[in-house]
Amino acid sequence: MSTFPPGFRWGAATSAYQIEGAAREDGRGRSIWDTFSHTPGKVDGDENGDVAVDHYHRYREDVALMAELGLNSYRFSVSWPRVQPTGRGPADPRGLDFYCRLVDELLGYGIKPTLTLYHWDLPQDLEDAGGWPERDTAYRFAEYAALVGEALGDRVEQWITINEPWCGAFLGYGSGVHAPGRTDPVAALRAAHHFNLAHGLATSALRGVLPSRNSIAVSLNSVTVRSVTDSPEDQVARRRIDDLANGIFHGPMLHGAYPEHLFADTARVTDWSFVRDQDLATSHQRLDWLGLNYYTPALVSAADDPASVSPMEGLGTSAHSPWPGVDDISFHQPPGEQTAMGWTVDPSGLYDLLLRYSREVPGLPLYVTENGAAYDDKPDQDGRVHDAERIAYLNGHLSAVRRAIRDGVDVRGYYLWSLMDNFEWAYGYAKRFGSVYVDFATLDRTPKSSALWYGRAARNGSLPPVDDCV
Ligand code: GCO
Repeated sequence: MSTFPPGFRWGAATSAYQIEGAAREDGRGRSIWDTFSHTPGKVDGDENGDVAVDHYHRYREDVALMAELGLNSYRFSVSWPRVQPTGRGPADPRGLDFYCRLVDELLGYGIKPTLTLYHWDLPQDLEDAGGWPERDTAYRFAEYAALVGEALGDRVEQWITINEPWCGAFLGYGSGVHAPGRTDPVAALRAAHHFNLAHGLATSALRGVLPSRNSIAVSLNSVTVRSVTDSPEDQVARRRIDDLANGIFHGPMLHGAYPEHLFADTARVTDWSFVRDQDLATSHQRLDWLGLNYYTPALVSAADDPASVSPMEGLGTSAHSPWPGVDDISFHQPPGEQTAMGWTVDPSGLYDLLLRYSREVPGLPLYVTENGAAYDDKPDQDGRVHDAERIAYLNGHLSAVRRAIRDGVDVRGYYLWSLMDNFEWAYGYAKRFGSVYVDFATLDRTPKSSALWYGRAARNGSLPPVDDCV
């Protein structure tokens, strides 16, 4: 008997810079990730996405693999500098054409495409003009959104404006571990605001060009923030990090307001005078669903010592905190097993998140648009990759999704991060998140046991025993 609702989307997710390669082909412009990864010392091993896993040339093989596994949806992102090499002006038809071919290939197998417009690869020319801390970037993004909407709106139903603006703003402009590598807390908060504005402007631009059956959403890296104790001080620390991790985006996009205490909490950094009168109304557009990306919870406490390095997603190491105005909160490693990223495995954090947003925005369908884990996968003598730990991770988190559905939450789909091993940002190729193993020397693809297990789940609509494919 099927234990997930009929029509549930069983997908996998990727992003353009992490998989495409072909960095200089067909007129593609440079993005901030090209510049950053080619700056010595920014990425482990000084690696870059010039070739990545060459998906640009191997997309047919990759789509065939998804079909063979049994996935019914695929979430990918469009590279802005392929469509608009300088971030302005008319679309380069060669860039759009790649995505048209990809989408046609998916549809040919009955795989539903879910398209993300922005997964961190800002055209370098726009960064040179000030990047996300500049208001104009939000307007450029809306123009780009309309160009892609016009080209693909007839074939792609599900649209996501921006992926994880927290990382774009706070890792890109605060701690500097992501492109463009700036370390300026004011720039980070300005960027956050302009992401909110860009999301709103792009959503209304898309509404103008997409057929009405299409749906629009955003994917936020929503963090379940917990405190070490229930003391009033720890509760305040929890609330402050929750505001900076979640409320700073969910607030404007879902409710048209910043969290009540955010401006006071960050008053030492900025007076927020860059927020204009209509901005919050613009950011607050009707959405058709909400995408939540979840990997691990955060655990905080009030502390007199400066904020320690957080084990949170993608943080990397930097002398600069990604949290603007926070120097009196400590981050702790939550108890439990850890993945190869050092992130604690805790499916209850995903359950809590789904419950939270089902209450906060009643009636809005939810999708888990990313969830997964890195492990040190290695092929055995026969060339097979038995990733039992990843199966356990997926089983735990999909069980949390199923429990949330049973408890009344309207979860419509789940996208495993990631379809295949790829360029893991500042970690280069050192961290493997894929359910498909990629030999980075030959670029050969081999489904790991987890891909077979997940494919079986997708085909049956229920979770197989964890030892089924090992
Ligand atoms: C994310 C990103 C992915 C990362 C993944 C693992 O949205 O954080 O979408 O690009 O690779 O999260 O760090």
